[in-house]
Amino acid sequence: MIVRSLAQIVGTPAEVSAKTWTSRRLLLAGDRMGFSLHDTLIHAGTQTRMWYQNHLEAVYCVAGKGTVEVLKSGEKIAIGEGTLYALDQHDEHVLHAETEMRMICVFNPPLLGGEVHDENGAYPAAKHPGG
Ligand code: 9YT
Repeated sequence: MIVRSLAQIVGTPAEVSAKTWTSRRLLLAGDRMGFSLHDTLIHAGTQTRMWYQNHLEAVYCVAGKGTVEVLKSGEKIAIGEGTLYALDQHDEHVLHAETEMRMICVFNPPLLGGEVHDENGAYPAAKHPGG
């Protein structure tokens, strides 16, 4: 069994920061679970464009509020504490964070570790089976 606390992640290479977010990666490909699990903070007042072409991601908001904008349809969906969105169509989207948002994110296939978004808002495809 793997037991891990957020405090063990903060300040290590598994805490990854970009301009608009900080992702604390609690489970990664090396844990061989078939997914990665992140506790991610989205900074207040920011907009993040994402398009995970190589991954499926589920995002469960546990604090804060904002809007997810689906670029293909133009739909804007309010996201707050207790709301999940799952990018089952690899949907290109923009997350508008009104306040700081705390998100629990699950990626399939799992991230390897230090990934940050490329120019399209994607993470690179995993290069080995299971992540
Ligand atoms: C909600 C979201 O996808 N934010 C971007 C960061 C990413 N999910 C991560 O690596 O934790």
